[in-house]
Amino acid sequence: MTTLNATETLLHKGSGLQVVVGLGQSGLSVANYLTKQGYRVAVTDNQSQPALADQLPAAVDIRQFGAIDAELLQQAARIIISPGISLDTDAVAAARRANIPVVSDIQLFCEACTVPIVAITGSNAKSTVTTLVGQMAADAGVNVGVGGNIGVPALTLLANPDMQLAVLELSSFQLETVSNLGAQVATVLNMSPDHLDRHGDMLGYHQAKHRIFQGAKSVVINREDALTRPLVADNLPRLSTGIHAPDKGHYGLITDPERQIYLARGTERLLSADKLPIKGRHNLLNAQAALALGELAGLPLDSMLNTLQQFTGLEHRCQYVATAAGIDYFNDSKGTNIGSTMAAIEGLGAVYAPKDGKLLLILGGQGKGQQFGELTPFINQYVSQVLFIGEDAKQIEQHLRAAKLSDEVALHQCQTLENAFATIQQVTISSLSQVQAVLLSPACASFDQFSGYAARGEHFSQLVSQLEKGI
Ligand code: UMA
Ligand code: ADP
Repeated sequence: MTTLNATETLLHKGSGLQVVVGLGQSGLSVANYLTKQGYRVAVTDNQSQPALADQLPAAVDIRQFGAIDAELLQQAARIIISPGISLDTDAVAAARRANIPVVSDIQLFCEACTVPIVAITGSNAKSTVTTLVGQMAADAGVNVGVGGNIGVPALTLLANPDMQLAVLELSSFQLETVSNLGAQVATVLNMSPDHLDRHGDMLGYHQAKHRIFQGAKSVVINREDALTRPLVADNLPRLSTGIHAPDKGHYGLITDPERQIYLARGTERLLSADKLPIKGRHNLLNAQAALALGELAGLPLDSMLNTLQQFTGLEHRCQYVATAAGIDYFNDSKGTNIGSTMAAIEGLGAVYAPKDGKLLLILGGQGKGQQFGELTPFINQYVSQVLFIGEDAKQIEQHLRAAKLSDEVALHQCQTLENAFATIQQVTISSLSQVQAVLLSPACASFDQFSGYAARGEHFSQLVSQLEKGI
């Protein structure tokens, strides 16, 4: 057998310089992957000392930090851009004008991956459904890799030579530079405004998300949300999910005369909703999506139903924290856009409203250009107090006021979570507040005040535990 030496390998790869833009988790995974493939790799990042620089392989000999190096990009045969960096960044836009291809780590992954891919996107529920499908596959004895936007760079999954199935959570940022993904099964779980500051408008966001369907062998569609429907051939295998009784072979919900709700496939009742540890109507849709994706990936139904009965959900997603002074506290810090916050208000509101209870909602952070007035009908129905935090707090209040907010809803500008907790103590002393549950579901990014949604959620939980201890 002939083996290539390093120089020949470079020639073999066309010796084109591969420029990695952004040295976060995905940039590092790309640099590792491409150097192992024998490519010449350069890396550039805005930060003068990116935290991951000392983890770069020695073979990466061009490292331009402190600004994204426009000249370096002009020398690239291909640019691999990190998802957090906009295609409109000056240096990247100039390279695109010079017809230099710009792709994401996901493009490299799908070109190299030889096993079926389950590809999952949506404005909300991506991590929940991705984790659930991954768990269903593992419980069915499949050697599965779970990665992508969920925090495990997709390329790192290729290190497992025995992988039989890849389950990928994909963001609009990752998808906007992916062509012909070729998933075994692909889905857009739901669509509501998010990341509009990056995509410009809903159309741009929708177009990025729907790239997930390119080359898909089958699809899962949410009947409740027309924006999830792909433009694909009519004869492509498809399953749908929804809140009503399903057609033959599809997924939905059947409610019996005693008002018991069942997950159903066609007329078959699969599982009573109260057997699921994850609660709320949105989670019944998430369970159906996981079943439909699993079915089209070839997983056995009985095993998937067992997994559903064990799955307790992920942290920071409508997570019950504690009860202090008779009030229940919920951490939905992962509610980072208005769609997720609507689902959280409705999901918990339906639990407390029948008891004449109302929610106290903590909202705010970085607003990402969203129209917060869309939350008003949900707030009017289920919320008695709104506490605003974060840099876009005032603007969010203006949006709610401009959208027919009920006079019965009290608004408080608090700036920080600490101040919000001081206000909670004042407000809830009065029984007139009707507050039975406090919900942190900010509908915003957290980066103005925290390192991420997890840090925000943990801080909230700490403040709840101080309240419990009377500190
Ligand atoms: N950088 C620049 N210039 C810029 C912006 C960033 O040089 O204009 C540099 C930063 O200095 C930093 C690097 O780029 O060194 C960070 O790159 P990145 O923001 O793309 O982050 P990664 O660490 O590579 O993580 C990315 C995803 N991040 C984003 O999309 C913002 C992670 O999703 C993902 O888990 C990871 O790849 C592995 O696939 C996180 C996320 O917030 C969880 N996603 C958004 C969301 O869920 O809403 C889309
Ligand atoms: P993502 O990875 O897309 O951000 P997660 O699974 O982390 O999704 O959930 C984020 C938030 O979305 C949760 O905190 C919850 O409030 C909300 N959510 C969960 N399921 C749904 C759904 N089916 N529709 C709308 N919102 C949802």
